[in-house]
Amino acid sequence: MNQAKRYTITAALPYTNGPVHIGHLAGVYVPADIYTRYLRLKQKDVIYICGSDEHGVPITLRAKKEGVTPQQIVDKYHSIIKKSFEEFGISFDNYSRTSAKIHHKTASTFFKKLYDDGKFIEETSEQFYDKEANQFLADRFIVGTCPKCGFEESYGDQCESCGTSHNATDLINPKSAITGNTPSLKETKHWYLPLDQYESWLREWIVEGHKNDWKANVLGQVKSWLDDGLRPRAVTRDLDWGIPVPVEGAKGKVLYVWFDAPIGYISSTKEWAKRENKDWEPYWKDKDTQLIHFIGKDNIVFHAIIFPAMLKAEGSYILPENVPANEFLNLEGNKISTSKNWAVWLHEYLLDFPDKQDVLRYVLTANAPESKDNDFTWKDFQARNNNELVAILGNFINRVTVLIHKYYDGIVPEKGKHFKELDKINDFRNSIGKSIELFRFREASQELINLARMGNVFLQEQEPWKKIKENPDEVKGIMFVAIQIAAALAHLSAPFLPFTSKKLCNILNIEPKNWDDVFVSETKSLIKNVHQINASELLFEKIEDDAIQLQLDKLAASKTLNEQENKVLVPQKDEITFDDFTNMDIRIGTILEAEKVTKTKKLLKLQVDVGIDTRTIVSGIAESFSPDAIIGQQVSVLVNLAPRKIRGIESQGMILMTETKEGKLSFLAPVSDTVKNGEQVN
Ligand code: B3M
Ligand code: ZN
Repeated sequence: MNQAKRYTITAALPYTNGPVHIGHLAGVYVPADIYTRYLRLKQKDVIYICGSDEHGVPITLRAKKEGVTPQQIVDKYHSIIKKSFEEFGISFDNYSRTSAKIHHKTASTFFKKLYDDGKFIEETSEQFYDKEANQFLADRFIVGTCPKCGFEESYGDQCESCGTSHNATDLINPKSAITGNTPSLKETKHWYLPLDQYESWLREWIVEGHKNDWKANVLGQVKSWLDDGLRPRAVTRDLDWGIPVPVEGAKGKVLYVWFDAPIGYISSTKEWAKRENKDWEPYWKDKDTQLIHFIGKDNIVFHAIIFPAMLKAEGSYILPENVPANEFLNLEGNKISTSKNWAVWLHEYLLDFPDKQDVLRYVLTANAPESKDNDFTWKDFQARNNNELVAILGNFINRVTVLIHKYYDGIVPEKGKHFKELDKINDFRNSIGKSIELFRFREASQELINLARMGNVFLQEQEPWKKIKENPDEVKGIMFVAIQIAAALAHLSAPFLPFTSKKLCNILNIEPKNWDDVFVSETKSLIKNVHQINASELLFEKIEDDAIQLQLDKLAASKTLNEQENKVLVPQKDEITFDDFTNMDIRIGTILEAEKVTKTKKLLKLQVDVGIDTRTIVSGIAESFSPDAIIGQQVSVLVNLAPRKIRGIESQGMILMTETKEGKLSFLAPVSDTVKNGEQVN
């Protein structure tokens, strides 16, 4: 680990348009928390900074949907999010919110400085406008086809499918997210950060300067943007929710949410410093500080390109040392979605599994989407708990503490022979630390389990329970080693499993240690002999099938609800004239005969009495109806459709049906039984 004087660790500010889910946790908050906890154990000067992102279109859209004010939305979700983070053991040094006064002030001052220094371009241009909603359509207020990848539901500022960030006017076939209307264009003035002017500097700083230490997924995205060429980005919006643009002639305009939100890291640091009676500036301005942004992959452009350009333009700030972005976590094979309620919500998890924070922290780390998208499944959650936490880690600790109580009344025996496992403790400490420093948290978590695995293998090989009668002295030496491994697990699990680490320290009756003090040698141990441990207690408990089924049922319920809500209706067809309609001769008829058309799956050959005659009609309804069941059924028939041959049979008309999205058919039949064959439908 290079020797920085201090560290400023930030985690992406969650939008307060909904609660936090496992995707957020796995992508950002858990890895950043592990990293920070590790640095604290390394006795570094470190702060972990976050807060709620309370501006932007997602908030106003949510408010519209729930029929309340944006302020009510942010208040509601800010408190849910903050509380759930605390209960989950995310150890922020400060959790602020962008509606805080200090933030409005900091962001305004930042903008004003860039404005006064002539860092912006002021430009009047045509922007999308929704006449019905009477407002400009920025960012998520507009949806259309991504010019880069063709995804049809790209937002105005960013495509969630390919990650590209663009200007709203680049979208193909844009539609208002408020009314669904095709927007018109209207002139408006905005301020732009000329990113093109920073392009070669960015290339040098990132592509050259960080080619060896930034993650491949981050470098890949950055290169692709730079290769596409950067363009000036508007940093203001015509909206009524946000931080007012602090210059003359900007009435009704606010700062773009992605301009103000990253400044939120700075304001949150200021808030922390004030409370702690510290100076905030070194954390943002001293060259010996490492600034590290933990984010999800959809935030890369903002943290690797736009925010650094802003910091550079301002002039007095340091730049991020690293931007470890994760890919996405899916849930049971589908993309996590707040609007579709396809998620595991943290606050609900904490209600369903109180005291199981570490299980989720562990599963999300062991399966973190570090280099590619990953899938969270409840079965895997159960398996990792039962097969790894319970069967390996918990089991080892339980064996050791139970035996120490059984053989020695809980008093640690004296050291015997020096086993190689003792030296391995140091290797594990090093390898786990190294993996964390390289942002390889999955690997680190597996090394931790491997340490417990080593403990189990050691006991299995040494079989103290067999030797205790004949060779009690040898067993003392074995159990001394075993309890050192247990103590190492108590200390080295602290960044990942803070609740378990604490519990284990209590069981072993030891104090937490700094990372580098987890060191064992011929003469140095983690627990001394004659030390008394406390009563043995289970660290983890098995998770049974019914608890998992409950979660799966919950997801199934949201899927059903979505299907009902999302029945997408085909848009209305082009207008026709009255004559077009009256040209169609639709009559009521009765099916007299029905048989399957051989060698087809879908077709039935019908004889239908349509009043004027009885005719043959071939209809694609065989998958929905058996021939016998529809004899006598009244139907509507388009009788003047030009006859056509289907599978060699001349079909003289068409039966009218309704069809669901899933392909289920129903007849369009008169509800009254007095309607006679041949009567016309007008
Ligand atoms: N509010 C997170 C998101 O895209 C966004 C992060 C801001 S970090 C400055 O959900
Ligand atoms: Zn795209």
